Amino acid sequence: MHRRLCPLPLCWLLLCQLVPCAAQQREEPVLAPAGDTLSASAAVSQQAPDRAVNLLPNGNFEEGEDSPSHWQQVDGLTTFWVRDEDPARGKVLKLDTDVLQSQAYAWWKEILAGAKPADAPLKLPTQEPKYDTLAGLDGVWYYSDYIPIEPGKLYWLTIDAKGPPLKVWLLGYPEKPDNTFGADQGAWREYLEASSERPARPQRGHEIFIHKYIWKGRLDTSGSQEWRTFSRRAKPFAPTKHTPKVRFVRVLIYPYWPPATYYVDNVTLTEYHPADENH
Ligand SMILES: [Ca+2]
Repeated sequence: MHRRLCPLPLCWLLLCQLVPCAAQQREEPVLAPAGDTLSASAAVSQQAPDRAVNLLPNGNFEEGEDSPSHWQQVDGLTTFWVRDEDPARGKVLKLDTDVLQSQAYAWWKEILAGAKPADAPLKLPTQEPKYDTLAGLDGVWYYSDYIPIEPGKLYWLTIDAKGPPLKVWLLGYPEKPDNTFGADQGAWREYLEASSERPARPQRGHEIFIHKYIWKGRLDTSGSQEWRTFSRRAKPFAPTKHTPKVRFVRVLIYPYWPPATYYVDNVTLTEYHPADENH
């Protein structure tokens, strides 16, 4: 195992790993999710103005060849592009955190080298208490492409989810971020560096692993065995309020504990106009 973090509650340690507490980073207050019921989600759709355009391409995961367009490559072991049992929903993203970290790291190395998700190995059995799985360590990370945003504007993130609770991050960058598979995953990149046949240059790791985002906001979903729509309606995201240099954002879907299967669909990022609330 590459990195052993203490077991439950893993969340904050993992988040510190994923989102280091650099001085220039500012975290928005974490709020309880809004719209976490079917009735609330219905209200969302009824009140969303016609001019609301999804800034996130392929948020419904319908486009792509072997992986959703405009999103990270799925790997066929921890992330999957599947057809939902409801034909109306079409294709969705499936994430599995009940995978041994050692197997995932080895396969991710192959994916980075160009392997296809269809050639992924069968998942190895995992054993209780499963602290050596991605659920107990890295979590499963899945990034959108970067999206340009405009200074001073507010944004509303909405997502359909099924399965245990998961976290969705909106990360803000002053420059276009590196979309290379796993580029922002420190532990994974350290593994790659350590397993490389080439000797690592001194300090290279530190150069690589500095996270490039300067702002982050979070949306939590609550567990549900049925599809539900979640949004952080009570407080839209304001990427440039305290960090005016933010020009791009990425959505990061990030499930970890418990070891389980999670489903995501219809991720939307729209400009938020307070006046629309009155219509
Ligand atoms: Ca879909």
